Amino acid sequence: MLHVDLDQFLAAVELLRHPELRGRPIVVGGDGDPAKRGVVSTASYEARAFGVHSGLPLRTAARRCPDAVFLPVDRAVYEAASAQVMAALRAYGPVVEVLGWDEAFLALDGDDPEAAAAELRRRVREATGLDSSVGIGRNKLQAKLATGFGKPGGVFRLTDDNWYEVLGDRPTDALWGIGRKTARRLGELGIDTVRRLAETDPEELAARLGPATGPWLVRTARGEHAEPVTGTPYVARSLSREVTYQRDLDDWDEVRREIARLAREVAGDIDARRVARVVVKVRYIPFTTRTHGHTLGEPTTDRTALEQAAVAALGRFTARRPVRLLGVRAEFER
Ligand code: TTP
Ligand code: MG
Repeated sequence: MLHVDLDQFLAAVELLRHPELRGRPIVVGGDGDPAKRGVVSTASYEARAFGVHSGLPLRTAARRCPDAVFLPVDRAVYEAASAQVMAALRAYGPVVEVLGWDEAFLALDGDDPEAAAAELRRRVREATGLDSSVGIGRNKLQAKLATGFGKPGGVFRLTDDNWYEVLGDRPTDALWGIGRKTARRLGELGIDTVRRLAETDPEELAARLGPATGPWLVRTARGEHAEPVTGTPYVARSLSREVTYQRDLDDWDEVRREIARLAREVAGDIDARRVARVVVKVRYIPFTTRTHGHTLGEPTTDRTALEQAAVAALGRFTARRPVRLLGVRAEFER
């Protein structure tokens, strides 16, 4: 299995049309004005050297890297680049699974995956001018994690032979699919490394974290992953809208109206797909982000039901502090 991921994707696309900026720190985010509120979507590697990364407020990015060039997000251009990349991958491999707009899995036959990876990188570069990194693994989990060790511009193979050597001592959220929240819960059980998680009895973890989740976590820590690469077209699992407000929202009636409005917008975007759960994101001043969800009694496409679910999720926020960002995400039924 191969996993391909573009290097500094948005920044790289911007460099194609602004070649004079090559070598300079570049930050893509918001409307490109670091004096306004907004967050970094992508920092070029030059900017990352100053501690600028995705999700950082633009203002903080400007403080850490005063010489950076700030550019606005231009989604249509990135989507066009993404489509070109995926077309180049499909021309090479029979089964391509698009995982996001700058990454995909390929299942290949053959006994020289490094040569295949190098060829893929070459083709993506030839078709689009963009650099990528490639991970190789026995399964999608290994390949996806391997890519990070190949960055930038390289190839890395992660197998059963080097799995623990590379990942054993790392925190559990180094694993694909394990986020900060789960890592914290595992930490409370004394499980703080990949190796510790791999050595945990799946039954014991099932009792603590649930019959599906517990054993899945242990399998993941052991580098096991059974899902095949599927060539079915990419279908987003969720759809969201969020807004960074240029002034603080401190009236929570207004917050509720904004959440209802965002929920109606999301409902207008879902294209007849049924939604199972609605999640609300709130970023308080100065920059604390919290999410709460509401699961619908029955999956639905109904606009009013989605709006009510979003307001119900908002009801789970106890702190009525001033807000700088709101988001609503609809998660589709599986
Ligand atoms: P990544 O592949 O995570 O990042 P990257 O391509 O910029 O850098 P790397 O070389 O480390 O792969 O994400 C791909 C794109 O998704 C990224 O260019 C911008 C977008 N993105 C966001 O908009 N917000 C985020 O928080 C993240 C992580 C990514
Ligand atoms: Mg990338």
